[in-house]
Amino acid sequence: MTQRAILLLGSNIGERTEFIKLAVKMIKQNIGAVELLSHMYETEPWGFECPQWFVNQAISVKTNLSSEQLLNTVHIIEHELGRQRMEGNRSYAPRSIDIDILFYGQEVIETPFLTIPHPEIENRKFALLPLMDIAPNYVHPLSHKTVLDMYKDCPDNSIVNILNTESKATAYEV
Ligand code: PH2
Ligand code: MG
Ligand code: MG
Repeated sequence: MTQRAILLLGSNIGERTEFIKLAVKMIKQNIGAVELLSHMYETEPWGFECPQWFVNQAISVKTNLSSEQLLNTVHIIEHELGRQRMEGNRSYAPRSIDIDILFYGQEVIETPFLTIPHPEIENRKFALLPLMDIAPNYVHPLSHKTVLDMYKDCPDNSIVNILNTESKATAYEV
């Protein structure tokens, strides 16, 4: 069955926008058709101290992969793009690419390896602002709030700046 997954890409090492673009290319090849891309944003590190700011972008992708297959594929792409995970290190670290699954259709998934929707969405402006570009009316399956409502209610005041305006984001109704 085809699902619409909404992913958040992030990079704060090296050629950040190039890592994001490469990730999108690999997502098209290995996950499914990319429908919409948000603008890219330059965002202050959230939840940890770090001199390198992130570039973040949200995308929606139509996929035939199950949520588990999607997670495995995301990990393979992260690994191919040079992401190194510190074994047993639970705190945040700089990374060449991070691909987080924000939503998988309207599914609610809770396993030891995967929580969908992503549990931190409503606390993070670096996720909500890109989401506002592509899915402002998307309804969170647990809180039933729209992305717009979550954005309005978000207490986070970390800095999120639009990086380029040449890539025009287009919104769809859900
Ligand atoms: N990702 C994190 C932790 N903090 N901050 C920003 N600005 N952007 C991110 O993608 C990000 C973060 C954990 O994955
Ligand atoms: Mg993340
Ligand atoms: Mg991640």
